[in-house]
Amino acid sequence: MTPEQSGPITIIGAGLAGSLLATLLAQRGFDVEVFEKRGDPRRSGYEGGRSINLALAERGLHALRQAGLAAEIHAQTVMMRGRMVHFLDGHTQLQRYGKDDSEVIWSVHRGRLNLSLLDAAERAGARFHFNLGLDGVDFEQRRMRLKDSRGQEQERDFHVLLGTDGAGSALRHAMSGVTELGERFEPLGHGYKELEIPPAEDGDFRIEPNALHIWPRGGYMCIALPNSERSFTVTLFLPNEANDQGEPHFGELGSDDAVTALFERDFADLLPQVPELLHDFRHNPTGLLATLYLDRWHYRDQAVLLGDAAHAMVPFHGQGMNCAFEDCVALANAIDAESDWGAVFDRFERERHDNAEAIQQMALENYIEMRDRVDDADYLLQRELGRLLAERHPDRFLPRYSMVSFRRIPYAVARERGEQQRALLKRFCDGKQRIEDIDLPAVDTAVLAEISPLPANDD
Ligand code: FAD
Ligand code: E0Q
Repeated sequence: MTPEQSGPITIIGAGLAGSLLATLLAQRGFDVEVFEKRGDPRRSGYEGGRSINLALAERGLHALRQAGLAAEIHAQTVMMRGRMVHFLDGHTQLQRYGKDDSEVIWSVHRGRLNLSLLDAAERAGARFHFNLGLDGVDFEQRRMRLKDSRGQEQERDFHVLLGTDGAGSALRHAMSGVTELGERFEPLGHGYKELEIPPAEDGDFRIEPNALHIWPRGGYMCIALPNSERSFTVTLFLPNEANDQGEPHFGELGSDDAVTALFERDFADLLPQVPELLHDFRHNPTGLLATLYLDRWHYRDQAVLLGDAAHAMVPFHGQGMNCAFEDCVALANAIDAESDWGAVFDRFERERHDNAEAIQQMALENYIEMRDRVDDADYLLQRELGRLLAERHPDRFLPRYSMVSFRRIPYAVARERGEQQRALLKRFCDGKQRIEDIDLPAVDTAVLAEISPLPANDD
């Protein structure tokens, strides 16, 4: 579509996806206006001054490259080579994510990333309205109702609405009033709390900087990602309520003593690194986790949802933002390829819907893998064999984690190939203790017979 064919574009939400999408479309010469419920973070600061960070992987980086922003963002990141697993007895083990330092992920500051994207979008010509949230839509009249931070309402015309207003999307709510989206919301039953490991006295990182730290404890866990200011953001993931495994849960952490006791028992090596544990615990909100599935993401040629608004997922693969960024590129490409909005939305949804469902499912699976299996002998043997097969058959066998994090193979293909590989690994590892006990020539034959060559490149 040309800017003349498209008409003006209204984006709802200036978070990670909205600000990148505004950049991509403004760079193409479209007339882009963005409405954001919260204040301009360049004036008001973000997240109450807290540092929240995210893992950026190849899919997200690729999208930033498309916007010409990869170098600028990359300069703000900290490399994470693998997961550093902290066992209950205090010993640690680095499990590399990739084959070498060309296969790593990056910890990026959410607030600063958002600022860079807002600046880029404005440079490209997008216009922003902060403190103005969508409150309702009249699709017949192509009018929308907005509410400012003092509760004052106003109405405006729109031509087309692109919804990047996150998991609680107001645009989704408005669309569901005029069409059946087939919405299903599945709470995980676990929540999260963010805590901080500040820099050491001498200003250095207190623990290994180039890793994603993880304290897996069966039904729950802590993780920590490094910040470029040499602190770490720790996230405790825990069931919300009591379960039959008798595991700790947020409901029983009402007193300081209960919080301290949990950390003394389960996270003893982490406790001394979080000096403001009790303060952080009381002051930071408990976040909720859920998966949101929709059968449809668009309404006629008038509105479409992207990112968390369309497919919020649990965070355990570190792919929510990466997937949202991939959505933005896919929508921009669909706009390039089609000549009306109805066709753009159809193409976009056809390309992305099943892939979003695939990463939602893999993210759920990764929680169980993370908290429960990274210290399990069967798992480690299968992982070792998987990595060996990836070396022996680089054109066919690629760990699922690598397909998701280091490649841009569609998520649904990564899931499908991951299933085939997992079945093969299980078959050859069952009953075995050591890699030396496995009949490698037989495994090689099976790989050649059962696993098709990987797509040569991702484009
Ligand atoms: P958001 O970032 O939520 O942005 C939505 C924007 O819309 C906000 O600015 C909001 O203020 C605005 N808005 C809301 N309502 C309205 C309205 N009515 N009108 C106008 N504006 C509105 N992803 C990764 O890739 N890697 C990770 O390591 C990772 N870790 C995570 C850890 C946790 C604990 C959680 C919860 C998520 C994590 N994610 C991660 C997922 C990631 O945060 C989301 O997928 C990503 O933020 C989605 O971007 P978005 O733009 O769709 O939504
Ligand atoms: C990553 C990077 C919140 C979060 C973000 C992540 C990851 C995890 C566990 C979590 C998955 C992994 N992971 O280590 O397998 O790779 O982003 Cl909990």
